[in-house]
Amino acid sequence: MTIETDVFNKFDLGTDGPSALELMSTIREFESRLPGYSEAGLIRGSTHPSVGMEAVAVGVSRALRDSDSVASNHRGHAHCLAKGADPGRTLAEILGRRDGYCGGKGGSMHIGVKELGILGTNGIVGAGIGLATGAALAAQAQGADNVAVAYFGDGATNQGVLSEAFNLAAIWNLPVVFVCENNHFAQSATLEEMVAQPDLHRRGEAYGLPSVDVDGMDVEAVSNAAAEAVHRARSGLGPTFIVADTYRYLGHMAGDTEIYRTVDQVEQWKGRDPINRLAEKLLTSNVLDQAQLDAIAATAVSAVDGAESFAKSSPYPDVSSAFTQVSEDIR
Ligand SMILES: Cc1ncc(C[n+]2csc(CCOP(=O)(O)OP(=O)(O)O)c2C)c(N)n1
Ligand SMILES: [Mg+2]
Repeated sequence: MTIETDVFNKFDLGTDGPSALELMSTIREFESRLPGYSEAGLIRGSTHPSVGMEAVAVGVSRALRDSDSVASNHRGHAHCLAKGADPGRTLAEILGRRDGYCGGKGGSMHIGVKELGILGTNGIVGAGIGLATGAALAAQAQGADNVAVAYFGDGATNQGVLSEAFNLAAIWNLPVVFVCENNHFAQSATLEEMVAQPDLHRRGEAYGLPSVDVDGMDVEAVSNAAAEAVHRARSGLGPTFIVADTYRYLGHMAGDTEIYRTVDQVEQWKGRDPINRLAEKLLTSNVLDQAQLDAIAATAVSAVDGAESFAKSSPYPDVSSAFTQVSEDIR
């Protein structure tokens, strides 16, 4: 459905296209290196790359300010990077190093950046839904025009908190945007195995939320849907549910044997690749030439090279830091 609102800031290929391509390319490069770090023993515990899903975080974040909040999930590095987190400090956190955003004590699934409104990546499936709704309630109570975003997967839609949060957001008209990254799997379970009604936007409609489906492999489409939803929330018109159709190219986490899907299926989705699609559009619209596209790709590699050497050279946290940033001093 189309949401009735005033004018909102639409994606402009000429202005927004090159920066969206840069950001998606950096995130792609960043996330693609994670399995290698795991194999090299540089990452303790699991980490979940979002290669293929870049258009969602980048499209949504374009509509956000630093003062807006995002509550992320276990597959959350892209949400942080798109919101403005520094790749070096983000990677340092993932590698458990002192210069990470949480001093290296959080890791991949506990990256919080207060000054950027990043409430945290989160290992509890569905938890961010409640946190973003709470942040939206706080913004409303404070009379601030800040918006909160919850990112969660298709699997998380089956957590009970979704029902509570959708209902409260609707009846209290909260400035929250619920973004479901429907990548069609929760670990090895397909969406069709998990739910009898796979049109997930209908879940939002049942609670009275304006709900939209968007092509999550098209940054322009995500960006426009998010801009409209954020505009609604900021204007006091309440919550929106966005379901972004997307796909992860890599396994659920390092070591996933991926026996639940075919190579053909992965290749088919790669045919809709958000980076290639935007690059092609920028080229055919004469916004950028091939040399400029190549330069963007090279810049992404060197940005992540820089992040990697920063993170690897950062020391591990000192044992004495175990009792800091634990409770009251994080407020
Ligand atoms: C409450 C809870 N239950 C189960 C898990 C184990 N788990 C981790 S990720 C995951 C799948 C989540 O799927 P989805 O929400 O679709 O996100 P995706 O991994 O596809 O991005 C599960 C079941 C968990 N971390 N938390
Ligand atoms: Mg999923």
